[in-house]
Amino acid sequence: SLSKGKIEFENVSFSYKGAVGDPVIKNFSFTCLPGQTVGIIGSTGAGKSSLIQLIPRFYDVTSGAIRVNDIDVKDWDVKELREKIAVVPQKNILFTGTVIENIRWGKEDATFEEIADASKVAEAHDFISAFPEGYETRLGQGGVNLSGGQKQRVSIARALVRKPEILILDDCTSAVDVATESRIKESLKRYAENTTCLLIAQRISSVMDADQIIVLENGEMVGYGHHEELLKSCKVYQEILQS
Ligand code: M5T
Repeated sequence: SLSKGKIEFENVSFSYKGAVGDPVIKNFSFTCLPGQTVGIIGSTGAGKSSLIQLIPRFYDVTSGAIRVNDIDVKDWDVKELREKIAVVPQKNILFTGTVIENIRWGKEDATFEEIADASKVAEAHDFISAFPEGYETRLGQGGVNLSGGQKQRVSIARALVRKPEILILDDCTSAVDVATESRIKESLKRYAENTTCLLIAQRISSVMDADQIIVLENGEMVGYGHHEELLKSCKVYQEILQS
């Protein structure tokens, strides 16, 4: 359908329960069209993670509305909603078990081919294959300890194997070098061509080729556009570039 993967924020404000002071997200409106890649950038504490957690309803908006595929998230069956959305969180969420168990988590019927394909896109296939036991390698206790960047790539493979309509990467390539990150993004374009991608990042290079970039500061959108536009018009964006 035409609205598959569409996300709309309408005058969304959000405060964590019991929090005093200013809301974490303030009167935020935005439409992300199906298949678009949208970068979200802003300094630490700007509200980027809080913002994206509202989409799969990990938290509910305080006021305003969020619609996924033209339907208010409050009217979705939460399980169905979450099946459409894959979030790769900032913090590594791998468990003690084999690599393949970790990637298959959330999509138990994934075939080996699907798992290997997703891992290739996430630039994880080569290092996994280099282990003597390959995808059967145990992670964590009594097994292999992956580097921070390797863990992030396995987490991305886990999200991709689910073939979500909406893919949210929350600063999950921070420990991956720029060249590898750039290859992942290139492969993603093909693999997730019709997938809506939200890409939270700290560095400009991570979002500069996105269709649209949101600049967030203190819970407010202070810039919106593509890289060239923001370079000219958005002071906060220029500052991030120089930092
Ligand atoms: C925005 C507060 C946080 C900050 C603001 C996740 C979380 C955040 N906060 C809470 O009170 N409780 C929570 O569970 O909300 O934080 P954020 O959304 O994490 O911002 P960010 O993603 O832009 O920051 P970073 O550092 O991940 O780039 O006041 O205390």
